[in-house]
Amino acid sequence: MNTPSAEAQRIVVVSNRLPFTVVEGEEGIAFQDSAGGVATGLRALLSSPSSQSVASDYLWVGWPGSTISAASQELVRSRALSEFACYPVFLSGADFENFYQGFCNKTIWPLFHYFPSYARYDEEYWAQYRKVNESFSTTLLEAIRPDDMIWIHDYHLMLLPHLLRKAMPGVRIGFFLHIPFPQFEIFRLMPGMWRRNILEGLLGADLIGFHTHDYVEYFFRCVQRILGHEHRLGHIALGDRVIKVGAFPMGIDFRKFHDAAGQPEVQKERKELCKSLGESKIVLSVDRQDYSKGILHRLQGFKAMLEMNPEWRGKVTLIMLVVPSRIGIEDYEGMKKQIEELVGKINGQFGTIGWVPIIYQYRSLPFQSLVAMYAMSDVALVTPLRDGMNLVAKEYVASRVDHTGVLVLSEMAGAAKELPEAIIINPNNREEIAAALKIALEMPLAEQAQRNHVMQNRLRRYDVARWATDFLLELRSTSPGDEASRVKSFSTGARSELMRDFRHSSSRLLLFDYDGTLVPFARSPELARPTPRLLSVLRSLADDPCNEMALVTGRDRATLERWFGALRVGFAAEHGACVKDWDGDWKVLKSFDVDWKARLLPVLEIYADRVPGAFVEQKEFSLVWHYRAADAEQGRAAARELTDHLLAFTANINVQVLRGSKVIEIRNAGVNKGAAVQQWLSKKNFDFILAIGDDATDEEMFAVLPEAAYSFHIGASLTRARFRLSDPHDVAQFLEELAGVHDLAEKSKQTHAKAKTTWQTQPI
Ligand code: ADQ
Repeated sequence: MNTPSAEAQRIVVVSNRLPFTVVEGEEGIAFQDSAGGVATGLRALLSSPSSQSVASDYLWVGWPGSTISAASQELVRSRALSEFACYPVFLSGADFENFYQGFCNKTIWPLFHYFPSYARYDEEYWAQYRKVNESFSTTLLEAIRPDDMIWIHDYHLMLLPHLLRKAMPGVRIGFFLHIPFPQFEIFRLMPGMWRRNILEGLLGADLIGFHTHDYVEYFFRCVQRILGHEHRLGHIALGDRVIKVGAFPMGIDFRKFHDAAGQPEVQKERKELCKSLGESKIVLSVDRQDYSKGILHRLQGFKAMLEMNPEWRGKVTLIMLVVPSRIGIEDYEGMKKQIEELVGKINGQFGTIGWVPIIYQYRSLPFQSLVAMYAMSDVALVTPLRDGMNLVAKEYVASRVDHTGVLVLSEMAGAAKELPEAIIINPNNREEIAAALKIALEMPLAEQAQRNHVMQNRLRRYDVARWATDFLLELRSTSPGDEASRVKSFSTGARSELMRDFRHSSSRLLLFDYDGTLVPFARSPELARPTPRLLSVLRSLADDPCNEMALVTGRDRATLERWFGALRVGFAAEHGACVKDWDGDWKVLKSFDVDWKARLLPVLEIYADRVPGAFVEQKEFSLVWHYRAADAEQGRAAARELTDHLLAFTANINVQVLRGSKVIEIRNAGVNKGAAVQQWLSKKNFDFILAIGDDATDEEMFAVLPEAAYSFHIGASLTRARFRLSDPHDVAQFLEELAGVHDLAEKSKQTHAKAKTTWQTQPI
């Protein structure tokens, strides 16, 4: 790892534990390597050459694994920094008790792994979790620079992104969760304030990553149900920020395992192990001792296999390696006893003088011995009841240099999504495990090789460095830093510049979307009528002969005529299917075939009948399915299904299906606001152009405007507009200000006219 230099851009990795444990003894301070899924993966990343393409320097911030006396803290800090590029967060033993043993491992861990009956909801745990997250934030603020990319890891630090965001609004923050994110019904079991704070905490990040798409989905659902924020194409808009959420399945250091398995020392160790076990086939299981890993289920499955297949007795041995973990937590202690009893029972029932069915070891193995175990085993039996990813499954496949070996893998592990060539089982069913074991033990070598090749190729491509690089590149590209630097909120400076340009111009084009821009959305389109206040400000702007104004909207022509017919304003109706100058006639821009409407209408109606509150709006050139008044959850699910349905139906016709704000709109391809706006742009050389809109169809309008035009997007989602306003209320105030300026400008113009001077115009 490089030592950070002052000017290079750095990645700051933040995790509960640093990759070493500091031991304070009589002879002074010692640093000892510490292992574990997260630490192993991150260490591999930091030393990989490909990660250099993302950042030139690193700093790792976390707890050094023990309580360090106040007198030694300075020394530990300076050695950690100079020798390991690490910055320690010092916590007391008491801090760690309620935080780590408490909230992390007795609340979050069981709940997120679908063991709600093990979860404790203790206010002291929660208070300590908050306090430790705050300590991390305080320490981080000492160590980081504003241009650092911060990458926070795992469930211990879910409040940290928000805490950091408050203190440093512009810094880029990524968060990755290594364990599953549970479904709403599980997540909601946490007290209301806790679950809200955890989601808000995570949403402080710019990018949130999970191992699988399922976890992403569950997270979106929780955010939607608990905080009420919808996502759009994987993005959540929050105030003036956009948060991206995605799946980044974590890989392993493939080459490290693959190359090690071929090394002579490992092969030697493998041969010795094989010799001591004789002819017996080996089934291997390796995990931390944890109730989520399904160790007891695995033993039951193995027992069932011996019961159902007597021919395999004496010919197969299960080697079960269990790493001590979370010692001191009762649920873990109790499980250890159960495992030992069941191993004893099976060995007692089936064992013979010459054959022990299960060899059980309760300890961690050095890397070389672990790889030798992987290399010598005919079958790997990986049966978690729930697992974020499970790296052991991947390590086993990678270590099979001769491409033999069969992986039996639980469908509850994230890894099952990436390794479908394994024999996939449900660990809750002992007969299924038994049947899978028999198939695995009897699988022909050719089939083993075929499956292993496919999996190895995948694991080689998507290794741990690729995982980290993908995440960091995404973080770099989606950080609000990029958006914010380009799309500005409408600051006082920009506002006065616009007002000055407005005053100094004599030929202006004002383009406004209607729903969500000039008026807030209402439960049904008919209810979103213009208020007298809006009509008055529009009239005031429209009456200025220097202004040409048009409403560029999805509304149909009849509604526009009815509501705005009396104003000096032009229209682009139905997203630009037809246009009208304020003093002209309606023109249909292209001749459209709308036969498809009759065919699609019944489909939309079926969905409207199924979802209370949803309804279909028929327009001349389009059909719209509205679900704003429906139950949010039900509406969203139906909209997703309907979109799929419509996309299949319309694959061969010239029609577009658009997802808007709580609407699905179907219109002829080729209709767009950009083409409609060209009608005005080509009329004359405007010296001031203003366009305001809120949804994806308005982006088409922004795209055709000259660079100097003032374009405004309403809300926080991604846009090509130059500026943002928050909502229609903001727009109303802004337009009133413009109209006020207009009044003043009028007066001043008259004065100037009297003095026979003309307005200076600024060419665009
Ligand atoms: P873990 O729950 O720790 O990780 P896992 O992904 O299997 O689970 O990683 C365990 C690591 O420890 C592996 O690298 C393995 O080699 C090592 N290990 C296990 N037993 C060992 C033994 N007896 N001796 C030596 N080493 C041993 C958490 C989540 C997972 C997620 C990872 C990474 O719970 O779901 O896959 O983080 O995101």
